[in-house]
Amino acid sequence: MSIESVLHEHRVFAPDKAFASQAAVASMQEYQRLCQAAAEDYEGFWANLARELLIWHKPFTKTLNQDNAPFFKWFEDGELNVSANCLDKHLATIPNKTAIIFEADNGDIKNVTYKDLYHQVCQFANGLKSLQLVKGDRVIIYLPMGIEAIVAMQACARLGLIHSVVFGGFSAKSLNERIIDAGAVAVITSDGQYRGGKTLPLKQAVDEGIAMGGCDSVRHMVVFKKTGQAVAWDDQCIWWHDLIAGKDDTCEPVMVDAEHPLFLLYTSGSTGKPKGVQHSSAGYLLHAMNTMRWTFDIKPEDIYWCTADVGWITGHSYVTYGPLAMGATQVVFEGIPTFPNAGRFWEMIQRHQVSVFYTAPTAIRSLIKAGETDFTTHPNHFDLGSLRLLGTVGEPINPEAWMWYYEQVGGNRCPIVDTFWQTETGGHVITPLPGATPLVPGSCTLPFPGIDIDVVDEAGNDLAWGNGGLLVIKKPWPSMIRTIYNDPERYKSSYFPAELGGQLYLAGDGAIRDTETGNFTIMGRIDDVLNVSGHRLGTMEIESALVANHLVAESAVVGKPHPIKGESVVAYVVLKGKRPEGEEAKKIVAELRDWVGKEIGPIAKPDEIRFGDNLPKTRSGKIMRRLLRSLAKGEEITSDISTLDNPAILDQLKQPVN
Ligand code: 6R9
Repeated sequence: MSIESVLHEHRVFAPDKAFASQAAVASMQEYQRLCQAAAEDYEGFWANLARELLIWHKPFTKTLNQDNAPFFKWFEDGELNVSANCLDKHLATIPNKTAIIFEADNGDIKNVTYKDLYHQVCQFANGLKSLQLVKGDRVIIYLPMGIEAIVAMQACARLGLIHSVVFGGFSAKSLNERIIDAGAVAVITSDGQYRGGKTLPLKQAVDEGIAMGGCDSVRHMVVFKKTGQAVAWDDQCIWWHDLIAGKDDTCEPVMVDAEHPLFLLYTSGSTGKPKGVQHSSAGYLLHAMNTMRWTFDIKPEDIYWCTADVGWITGHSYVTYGPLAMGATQVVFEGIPTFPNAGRFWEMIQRHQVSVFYTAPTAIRSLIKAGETDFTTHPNHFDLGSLRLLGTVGEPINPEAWMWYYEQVGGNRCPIVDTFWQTETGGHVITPLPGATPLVPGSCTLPFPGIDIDVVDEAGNDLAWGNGGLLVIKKPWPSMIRTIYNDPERYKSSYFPAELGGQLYLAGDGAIRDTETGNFTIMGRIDDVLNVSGHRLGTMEIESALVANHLVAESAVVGKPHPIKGESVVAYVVLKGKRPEGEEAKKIVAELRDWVGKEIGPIAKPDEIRFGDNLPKTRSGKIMRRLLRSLAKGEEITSDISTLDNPAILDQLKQPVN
């Protein structure tokens, strides 16, 4: 997205009166009142919310403990159970309300009520208990998107087990690293999964991951029978259905401290190794709930659908925890947006009468394109009258895609909440509130009430609006990352760097605020993290994968703007042997792409690989990434390259293999 286009964006969409009149936050005055309340009594603001929204087994008396900053503690002497806050509390009021409308890849539909879900979670929790899993144990979940994934996560929460969900698109190697880092005691997976009409193996990757070694901590593997395909088996394995057979369908929730880790979720950073982002129980759930209420304006009669997989933070906060804790009815979709055709999302909105819809810009962009070539998949072809609110997340949305979403999907009627947040923030930190905030295409607008977020310069000094700089959060907030699992030092240096004074949370994105409105526009990552189809990928991570191949001597990976994916991955590679050409080059490209698919996962495969005898470096040996980014875009190099050691290789690196 071009920053210019957003800064010169003059279209403003004020909240619709009818929408505002029923909204949780109904005006800009109301929004400002909330921000003011947080500014005047920060701890009181959050404490009131925590008392209002969470059910405590033991009430907290202390709100925020900053003694060991930046390792903050919220509501620390309180006790609760997250699963009881999502399920048990609804038994008396809405037991027969549909919690989940599940639609399978092949279109089969299954409804689960709150009472059903409660019993399924309890029964599975009793199964896990029978494996002697105890509070604090880490459990890896590697399951397809569906009811079982939610049941597994909730069952862990019920027992105080710390889950770490690994997205089904990650490889055996990625699983191996995560199992080792988390010291996982159990893995929950399925034989296979359905995606886009295909049957794919799943357990096999876990087997391969464990076979790579170092996974001695794993004592059990629970396998859900999904596809019925053949799987390898050993003493550690137990079928999900055998584990729950005869087990009681009620299970006392294990009460935990507010700060007890609810989960670890691995995400890419600017170095090679993914970081295990650790979240708390109470503070995390509080923000998931409050953002459901203020950002998504969730109402008892809404049919809510967030298209994210539970393998990502969006699926944690806005599928597994937030909607359930709020007693919402939600659609859970196993498949992909383009199967059996690109009208699937719109057809499902029509079929299930979805009223609140939350998806990613990359999905929107790909569906725009598809709808242009095949009108039967265009939103106009469907009745989307049930929609009342739209949301996006994961990357900046370009104003054109925003307008299409607004007009073609929302029928010029539905506000769009462009929610900026991160794995580390737990929930939305900058977003419009749909009954209050005037919307500007391409801008995520204003801070969520209580989140003290701003733009500073490289020394941590405040910047006046209109100046681009670093996005930082100035005060701790309840749903923030607590640490990087096993690596507290990295937590400190990555998020509270000394250069900024050590007190500011550094988001890792560049941002600028509009001089008049204060609206934020996100300018993209300032570190070596790419955003490909809304998925975070570290360039270093892909580079390490490439150099682990026996053919590769050195590599540098950069992002290149892509019309649908946001960014695509371009890898510059120096082989140990001669620089390949022609057919041989093509063969090696295919081999290396496959290799990265196996090392990290298919989402990380480079879109383009270029070979050189060397990489452009400064005389001190630093790879000139800026230059590589220009080359990837096909730009002429006009900048000063006098510091470049070996200008001749630029010609080689201009050439894609084709
Ligand atoms: C929730 C999620 C976080 C990174 C973040 C930023 C980008 C997310 C955005 C956005 C512009 C938005 N990002 N939402 N950029 N506008 N509305 O995506 O978490 O996977 O950790 O990615 O995604 O670059 O730093 P995560």
